[in-house]
Order: sequence, then C-alpha cells, then structure tokens
Amino acid sequence: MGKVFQENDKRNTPIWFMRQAGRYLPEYRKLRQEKGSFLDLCFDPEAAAEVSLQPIRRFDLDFIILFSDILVIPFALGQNLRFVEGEGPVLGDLMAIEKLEKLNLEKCLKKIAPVFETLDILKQKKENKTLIGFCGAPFTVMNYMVEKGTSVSHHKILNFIRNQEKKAERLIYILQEISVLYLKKQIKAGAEVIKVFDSWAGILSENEYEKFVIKPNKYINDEIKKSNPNIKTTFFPRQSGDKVLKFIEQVKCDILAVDEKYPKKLKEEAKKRDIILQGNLNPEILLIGGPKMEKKINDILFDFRNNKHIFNLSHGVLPKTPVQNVTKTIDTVRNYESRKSTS
Ligand code: 1CP
Repeated sequence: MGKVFQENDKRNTPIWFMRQAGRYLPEYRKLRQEKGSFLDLCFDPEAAAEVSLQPIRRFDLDFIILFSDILVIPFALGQNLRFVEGEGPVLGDLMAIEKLEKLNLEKCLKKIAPVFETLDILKQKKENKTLIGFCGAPFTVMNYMVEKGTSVSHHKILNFIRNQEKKAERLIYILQEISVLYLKKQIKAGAEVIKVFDSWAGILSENEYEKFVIKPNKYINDEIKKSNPNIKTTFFPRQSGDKVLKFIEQVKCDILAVDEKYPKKLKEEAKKRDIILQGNLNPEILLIGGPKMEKKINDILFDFRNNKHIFNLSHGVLPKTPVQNVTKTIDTVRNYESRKSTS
C-alpha cells in the first residue's frame, strides 16, 4: 500500500493538488475533446484512469486522485445532470423526498459502476503512489441538488434548510447513507485514502453547521473507520473559519484539508490529535507565479513545519494556470525539504 508519509525520504512533505487533472493540462484538453462530454469521460474507465495519471507523469506527484466528480451521486439517485461548457453543472428537478427514500441505494450505485473500474485500473498502475477516492459531503451535494447547479447567493439551499428543515434532514440522511456505501465500494476497488469535499460548509450559521456539516461528516468518518480502520480519511470543510475546531473535536479524521483562513489554535489542536494538515496555497497565486509565489510556498512550509503536512492548494487548480508554475511549486517544495535535510 502506498503510504501517506514515506519514512526516510528527504521529500517528506508529500504533495498533490486539488483538481490536479483538468483543463490547465493540454493532454487533458485533448482527451476531453475526443471523448465528448465531461460525464462521458468520467464514465470511460480507461480514459478516466488516463486523466488521473496525466498529472502524475508530468509532475511526479505523490498522490493519484480518482477522476470523477462529486455530482455523480445526484446522477446515481436519478437527477438529470449535464455539464455545460463555460457554465458548469446543470441539474434537473429534485425528485420528491418520498420517492428518493424508496430507492435502493446499492442499485443506484450500479449506475456509476465505471467509477469503481477506474479505481481498479489505477490500483494496478499506481506504483508507489497513494490512491485517493472521494465524494462530496452531504450538505455540499444537497446544495447542488437544490440549487440545480452552481449558485452565488445560495438562496434556494438556505431557504430549503430554514423553511423545510425536516425534508432537508431526510435528504441529508439519504446522502450520508449513499456516500458511505459509495466510499466503501471505492475502498474495495483500491482507494487507500478517501477525501470528503464540503465545499460549501462556510455558508452556514453555527447551529446549521453542527446539523448539516459536523453530523453527516462524523457519520461518514465513523462508518468508514468501523469497516476500514486502516483507511486514511480526509475532510475539507471549506471556509469553516473557527468552526473547524468543533469539526475536528467531532470528526476523528486523519487528514484535514484547510483553506487560507484557519484559526490560530488549529495547528496545535491538529498536533494533539495527530491530524495531518493539508493545504493551503491560494490557486490564484499560481496564475501569477514568480518570486511572490515562491515566497508564499516557503512561508507555508515554514508555517506548518511543526505539523504533519501535505502540501496542497486552498481550492482547485484554475483552468488558466500556466503549467510551469505548477512545476515550479513542486520544485520549490522539494528543494525546501532538501535544504532542510542538508542544513
Ligand atoms: O472538463 C471540464 O470542463 C470539467 C471541469 C471539471 C473537472 C476537471 C469538473 C466540473 N469537475 C472536474 C473533476 C473533479 N471535480 C475532480 C477530479 C479529481 C482531481 O483532479 O482533483 C474532483 C475531486 C472534483 C470535485 C468537485 N466537483 C467539487 C469539490 C471540490 C471543489 O472544487 O470545491 C465540486 C464543488 C465539484 C462540482 C463541479 N464540477 C465541475 C464544476 C464546474 C463544478 C462546479 C464548481 C462550482 O460550483 O463552482
């Protein structure tokens, strides 16, 4: 099994990038064009595995992440989904909760079975790299299901949880159940680390956050740990601010992905709980590059020097990112390590 940390390796800050596969890579754009739609690419195991491996070949990153999307879960539940060029995901109408509750979730997952085949291919090709599987956290997935796409105001989802709370809780329950089943199947197919993306955790008030972020993420972590105690779990409750301290009190994860704004106490708390911190370079800096970027990378490595740390971004790689800035970031991280070990 690939390790999260390679002992006695001077490259001891492992590195990967959120959305490391994607449009900033010419080889991705080429394959994407050949395959037609984004979903067609996700559901073609050979092609999806190839996309996962493209950034590894180019940059020799330490982790391979499954190429798929968090929105395959609404699709599996029967909600229409398409990705519109330049616009993002567009979902169909949300099914009635009574209908959703009658679904056989195992059967739903058969609809997205190519994902498990992709992992199976990657497992055979991963060599010494660590393979990451993922899903969206229930609240973030529910956000897209209710908003029916990307939203700036999040009016519909906030309205839904505030005015139809019981219904929202029932939907969250379905989503946490299917997420656990889905992740277990990914683990069976070869995922060694799992990551749960709660990209919209930051829009909730404290009480809502406990109910819709902490509770479902805790459920997912506990269920995965029960059946797979050796699997490393990663959570990314994006833009949680100070609430992240409550999050790690409850969600006994192995790895916590952080964005740029985290509370001062987090580093000490993570250390106490033996949680690896993952992050947190702003992907916008990668658009510019140069000395400003290098300084920021060195500052991050210095900041997290007393923690177990996986270098990553605070959000996904942007499509306009120059490839050479990604190369430079990796070199800077690895040179920092070798400087440290020779001084
Ligand atoms: O080819 C294309 O144009 C599609 C662009 C694209 C890609 C490459 C989308 C559409 N999704 C992905 C892949 C993807 N998405 C991965 C693959 C593995 C990797 O290389 O990292 C992962 C892990 C995701 C996860 C994902 N999808 C998240 C969580 C992380 C985050 O960015 O916050 C979310 C919110 C989505 C939804 C999504 N998928 C795609 C778009 C445009 C969106 C909407 C984003 C938004 O609402 O702003």
